[in-house]
Amino acid sequence: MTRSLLGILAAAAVLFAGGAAFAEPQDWQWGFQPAASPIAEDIHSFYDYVLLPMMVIISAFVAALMGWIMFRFAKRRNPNPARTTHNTLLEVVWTGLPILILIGIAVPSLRLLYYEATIPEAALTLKATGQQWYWSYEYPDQGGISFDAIMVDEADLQEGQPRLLTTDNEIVLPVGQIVRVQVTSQDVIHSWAMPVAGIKTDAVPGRLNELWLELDEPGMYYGQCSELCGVLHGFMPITIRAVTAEEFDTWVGQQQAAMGITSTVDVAAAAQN
Ligand SMILES: [Cu+2]
Repeated sequence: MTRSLLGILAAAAVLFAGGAAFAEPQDWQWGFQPAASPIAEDIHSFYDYVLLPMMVIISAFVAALMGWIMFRFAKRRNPNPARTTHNTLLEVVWTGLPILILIGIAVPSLRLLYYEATIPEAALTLKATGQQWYWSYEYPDQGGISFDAIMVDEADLQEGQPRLLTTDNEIVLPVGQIVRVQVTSQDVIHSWAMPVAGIKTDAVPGRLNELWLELDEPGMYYGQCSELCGVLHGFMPITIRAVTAEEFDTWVGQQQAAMGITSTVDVAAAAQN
């Protein structure tokens, strides 16, 4: 029995090791996309080190106990069952231990929940508005830069652009800076989700939901509307291009020149202060 328990644990260990660190989608990948923001890093740690080992160890322990009971106390081996009831030590243990396990899950879980919900001092704000069926974005701190981001049709994709995830206008954000994301909707309930940043919130008409993210590395990041919102629900992706603060300021300058607005915040300068 001990040997089979060890076998289950060894198999679980192999699966966990296989689940770590994927740079790009791979055949047979089953782990998360790599974390690109502090919240996602914490979600992954919580998932890896608290929930899965607990589930595997508890499931293996209960399965082993049931197996042992079925074997040892089968009618053939145990024709005259004992009629013992009430064992104080056993009852204290099987009440107390699950409570301790639940506390062990609840404490880091609530810590993570508050970490996600408390928006730190942000360098800039991005406002996302859900529309049937695309997203509109505003940069209120950058003089109100605004644009719609509409999915690029498969026939119009450039080399390297992923299907169903590429938009004509990209959200551009500076790396290493905290961005407050405000999410609302113009018509029905949508959901703004960015898995690599570990964030997702409903876009509700008449309500402003807030999230935050801080992208670690420059690159392209993709998300999708994650609330069934109508016939083109699957075709309103979210595309972020993360760049350095200097590149971000350059982009802001270009956008403002194109829209005829004047800047109010210099993100690169703010980062150095
Ligand atoms: Cu939607």
